[in-house]
Amino acid sequence: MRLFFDPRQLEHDPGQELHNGAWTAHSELPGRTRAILEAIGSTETPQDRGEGPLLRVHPPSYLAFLKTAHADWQAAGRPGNAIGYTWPVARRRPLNLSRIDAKLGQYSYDAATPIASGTWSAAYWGAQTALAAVDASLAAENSTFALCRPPGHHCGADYLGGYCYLNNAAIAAEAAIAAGKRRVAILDVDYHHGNGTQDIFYDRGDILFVSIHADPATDYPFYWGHGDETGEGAGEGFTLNLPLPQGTGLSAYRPALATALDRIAAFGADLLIVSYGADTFVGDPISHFALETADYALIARDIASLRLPTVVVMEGGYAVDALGANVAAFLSGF
Ligand code: Q9C
Ligand code: ZN
Repeated sequence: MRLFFDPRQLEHDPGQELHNGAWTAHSELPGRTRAILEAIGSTETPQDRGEGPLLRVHPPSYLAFLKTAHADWQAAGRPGNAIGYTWPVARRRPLNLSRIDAKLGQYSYDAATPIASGTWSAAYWGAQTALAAVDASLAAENSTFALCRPPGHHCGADYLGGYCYLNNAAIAAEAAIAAGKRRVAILDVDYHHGNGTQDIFYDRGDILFVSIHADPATDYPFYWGHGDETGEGAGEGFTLNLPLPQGTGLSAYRPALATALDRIAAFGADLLIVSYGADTFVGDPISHFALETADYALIARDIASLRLPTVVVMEGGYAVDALGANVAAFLSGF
């Protein structure tokens, strides 16, 4: 299995997040990636495929915002990292906003996702990592791992959130379509619903989105990931959400996985992209499922039984001491 990673992804260090009314140490640390690297051994550095593949998902205005947000924040005399304080819930529309605070609200949906000095570079190279993995999977018709950081699945076409800035899985899916693949399936097995990925492909019939996650009735991101969200227009029936209660362990997880895999098999995908989060681990500090390290090998083997070329894209997972072993166990299934 070829493994891809770019060291520039370590330059992102969000520091703090606003959570439950207080500044707390940010969970999405560079040390997560170092722990994974230690467990999986050497990786390949992606080539630079430029901004073109990112622009298949994200509009130029959003990329322009991301690139300069931290510098704009500093130019406004602000301390720390860029974060919003007001959000356009009603009738959000394209506006040529100049104030950094206005732009932060326009292009984000939470206060958990600060923009630091290294954020753009890290996110850019994380996306390049996903693109290198797709190309390798398509060329050899086998499975690859994109060690993306920061994660991507909460980020929509033109908004950041949930520790995510560029949607690596969506960028990978669009690259596969651009390379001539007709149908791409995305299976999201992070603890949290992949609301950004769902939103990007909600009206698409050629990109199936299937997600197993904590019930949004109790867990972030609350507003999306409910079972009655099934897609719209040409995408009606091409979104499948399988929410599970807090406390879920392997015995309840596996039947949901079987349902997800049946849907993917019926879809007839040419390529599978797995948004993999290890925050379903029993010891995860911000999540509430009960999967064990060894369970990840079984889950991955179930997924691999689809016999599809598969790109595993790294999403969440915050139990840093167990993260390397959890990722290695998952990859062993391929
Ligand atoms: N107490 C990913 O796993 N805050 N993002 C949750 C829980 C946001 C997680 C707070 C969690 C985002 C990629
Ligand atoms: Zn997550």
